[in-house]
Amino acid sequence: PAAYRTLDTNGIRSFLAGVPTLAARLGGPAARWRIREVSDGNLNNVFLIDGPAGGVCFKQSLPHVRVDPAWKMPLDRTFYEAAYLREIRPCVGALTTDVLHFDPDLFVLVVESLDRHVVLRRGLMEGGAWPDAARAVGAFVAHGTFRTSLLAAPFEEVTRRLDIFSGNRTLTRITVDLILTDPYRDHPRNHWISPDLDRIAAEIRTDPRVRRRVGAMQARFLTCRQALLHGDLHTGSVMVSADDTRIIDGEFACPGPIGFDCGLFIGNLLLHLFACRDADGQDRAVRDVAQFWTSFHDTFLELWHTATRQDGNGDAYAAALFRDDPSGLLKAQADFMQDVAEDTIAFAAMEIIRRIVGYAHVPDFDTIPDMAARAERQGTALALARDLLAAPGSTTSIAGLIDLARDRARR
Ligand code: SR1
Ligand code: MG
Repeated sequence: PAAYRTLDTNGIRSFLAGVPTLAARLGGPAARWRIREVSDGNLNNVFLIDGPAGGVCFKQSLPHVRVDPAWKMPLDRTFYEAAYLREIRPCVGALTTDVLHFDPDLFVLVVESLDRHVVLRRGLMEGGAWPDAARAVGAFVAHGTFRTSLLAAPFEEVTRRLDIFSGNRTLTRITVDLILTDPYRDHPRNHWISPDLDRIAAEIRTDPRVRRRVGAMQARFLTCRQALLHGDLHTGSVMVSADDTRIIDGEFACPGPIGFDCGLFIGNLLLHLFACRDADGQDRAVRDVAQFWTSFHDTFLELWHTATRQDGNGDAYAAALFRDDPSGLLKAQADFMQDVAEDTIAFAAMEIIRRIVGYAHVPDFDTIPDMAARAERQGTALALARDLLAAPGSTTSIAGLIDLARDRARR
């Protein structure tokens, strides 16, 4: 768009001063506002602005990937993030942030500032305990996906919403390439830290059982429009303080299978588990996986029971079918949750793989100074992920996944 330009700190100050609601939120003269760049993710510029009366977080799309200016990219991602927040905020309340302003010419999104929070991934790497975070993320996924699914609303409302987010093709292409495809082919974007990982990376690329399962999960991601997903729910998309958890960065929002969001979050907790060498850290990571899943599973079913009791107006598993058949509903729910669990396990495995041998790695393993030891831990995580994809029938519950991961991480 002709009006687009990337704003520097002076540009940000003038921009905020020109939006009366934001200027009032910051307070005082604009010259007194403190502007700090806190860009951390791969894609966008992010700044925190503090004024005498309060703070805001300013996010702007760039015409390229932030960490790779040669990788050109359309600007529409902040549009989808703003749209996602507006859809999801009524479903999840204070588990995410409010949109304070969106500018469609500059692709600027302004949200609440979370300056007393830290990024969960960093908090975990520093050895902190965030006892409520996994439960809160589970509740976020349950509320956000249930309420945007056909279990909770008529198909006209659900498809209207999902159709908007089907337009998020730029970032969905990144997910299709970086998570679902690249690690399973030779591609220049792939890289890993040591030749010690060459063999397991090649095994993952060439195992026909892995290829079949990955193909099936590609189809599942692209065709199963179960709910509106966050789409990039890793531990860097969660901000925590001592008593508050917020889920941020919904720019990858898209329709998809609920197990994709669950799998990405669990995959990142498992990456952290394999990066931890102390027993306490490992115990906390295992506990977080269990708490996340219990919270998601129980909250989702509670929402479903409540909707059915109130003659909910969802068009799938319609309340009318089960009014006189409560045990039939329980069986249908168990089957539904089993499918979500199996998707979760497969997508968690694929997240582990792409974060070690794909384009965008996670810093969790940087806490292991010795490179040979670091590669050895990554190889153990990759072997677990490979086995989960190659023999999907051998681990079909999250409890089974936890036992397997705990055993492999302790070896
Ligand atoms: C080019 S974007 C790479 C990754 O960063 C984002 O946070 C997503 O996880 C994406 O896959
Ligand atoms: Mg992000």
